[in-house]
Amino acid sequence: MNNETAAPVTVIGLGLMGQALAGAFLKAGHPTTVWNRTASKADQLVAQGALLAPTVDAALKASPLTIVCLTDYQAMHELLGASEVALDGAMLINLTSGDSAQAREAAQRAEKSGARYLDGAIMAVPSGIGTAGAVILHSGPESDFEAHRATLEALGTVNYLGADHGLASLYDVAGLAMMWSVLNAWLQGTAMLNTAGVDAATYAQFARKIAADVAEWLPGHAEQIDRGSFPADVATLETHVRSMDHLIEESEAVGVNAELPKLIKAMADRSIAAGHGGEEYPVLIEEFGKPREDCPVR
Ligand code: FVH
Repeated sequence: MNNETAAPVTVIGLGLMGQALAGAFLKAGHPTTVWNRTASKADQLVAQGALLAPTVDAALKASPLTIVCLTDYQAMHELLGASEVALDGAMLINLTSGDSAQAREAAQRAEKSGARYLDGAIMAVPSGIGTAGAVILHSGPESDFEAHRATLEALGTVNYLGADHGLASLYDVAGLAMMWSVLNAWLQGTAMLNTAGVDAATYAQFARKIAADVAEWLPGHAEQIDRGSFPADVATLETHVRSMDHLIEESEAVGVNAELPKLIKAMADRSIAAGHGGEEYPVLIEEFGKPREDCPVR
């Protein structure tokens, strides 16, 4: 893409991620304006052709689209809420991490100030930005997303999730739940096998196959959840719980932490107590849908 067709874009926040975002826009030929609280972080980008705006207000006015990527939403509100900043007419896409309530509140505040607002979440690390592997989620008005899709595609693979501004953050934290659960499950197994002299690299090869196999079950389990019906045609929840006992007993016998196995079994036991012992594993969605005050692990 050359400069004539590439739309100008502004990036506010030049931390590790912000610098990667601005660098990707420059590489894709977008005239890029940047601003950062610590101006020296713009030096390399200016050397690559970025324009350093003297103020946040000037940065917003320099382009039809402004990407915000700061530590948190509080930082964004401090910055954009300053009296000398006029948001009227700005198009903001906020790629700062946060939760869905923060995203919806930020959208209300932006729109009250006359700006248009899309929320977003980056499912990548800085080094991945600008490659197809960098998935970036967006939620808010579809017309705004489509109007700037071409510019956003300089960052990676962009996905539009829906009009609810909270969706990108919800998907982001749900994705983090998957990430940490898979990593913690692998660490549990690694700790157990370490006691038998099996190193992490050896078990990782086995664990990768298990993770891939379980991932294949998700569409069928999702169908049961969406239908609200969990006929057991693979294994009943009671069968799973008997093996959960084995996992707890084994963890304790080899002397490793059994908190995670006990939490897994505690939820399954509650579902069985509610009468779901003869149903397929995804019936547990009902337990995940209930907030619990008496969390077994503080
Ligand atoms: N880094 C990553 O791999 C992850 C990938 C997934 C998405 N996250 C989120 O991206 C946001 C920024 O992350 P970051 O890694 O760039 O964070 P830092 O390097 O710490 O840079 C923070 C920038 O925010 C500026 N800043 C902080 N507070 C204020 C404030 N009150 N006023 C103005 N700017 C502020 C900070 O400025 P400075 O310290 O350089 O002056 C940086 O530009 C984040 O939500 C991740 O969760 C990244």
